[in-house]
Amino acid sequence: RACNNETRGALIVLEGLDRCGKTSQSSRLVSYLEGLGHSAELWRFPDRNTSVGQMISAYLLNQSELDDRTIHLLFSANRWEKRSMMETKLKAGTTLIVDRYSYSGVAFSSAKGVDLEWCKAPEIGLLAPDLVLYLDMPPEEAAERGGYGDERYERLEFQKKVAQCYQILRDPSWKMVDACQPIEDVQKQLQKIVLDNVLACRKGKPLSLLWS
Ligand code: NYM
Repeated sequence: RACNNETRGALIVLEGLDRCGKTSQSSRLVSYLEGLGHSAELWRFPDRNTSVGQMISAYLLNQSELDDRTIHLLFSANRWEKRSMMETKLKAGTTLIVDRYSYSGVAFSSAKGVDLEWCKAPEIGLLAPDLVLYLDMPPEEAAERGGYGDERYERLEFQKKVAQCYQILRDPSWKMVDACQPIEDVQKQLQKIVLDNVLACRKGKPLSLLWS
């Protein structure tokens, strides 16, 4: 299939435990890229605006109960419903900074005891990120820093399991950034890695698919 990737945007994902700083670092990255004249958008999963996203949101807020596999598939469906828009934006040259993606999906569900390979299966065929940035922070520190809210999963013991599942998923291409550093230092490191990646994608690095 012929496809002109010459000016495509980069698909850049931030992952990490709850409260490690992903959301504020993601929005700063978008401002940084826009400041350099790049087209960039902030995306996040779950996207709570769709009807699937509203079911997910109710579950996270403990307003509904769902079987572990059912909620897993809803998180995945929430990525599938955005897939074609994602591809369109990337091919039009917009870089997407994505706050959580399939790795959160697999890490959080497998932390509950759902089989890891089963968790990966519905993600197969989604767009693979060009870059995964892992904001590394011990669960104890994340718990202290932000103070957990009332959402499901925001408990230290569970976050420790999620951290272990991320370890299993992690591959050598992930960029690990020490998220315990001051916010400005974390941002500087992220900016450099992200800019290099955006430029590589502009030069024609092809898009690929999960799970590769
Ligand atoms: N989460 C997020 C999952 O369990 N599976 C997924 O696929 C995704 C994308 O939802 N604790 C969990 C991780 C978070 C929670 O995310 C909500 P956020 O970034 O707090 O809105």
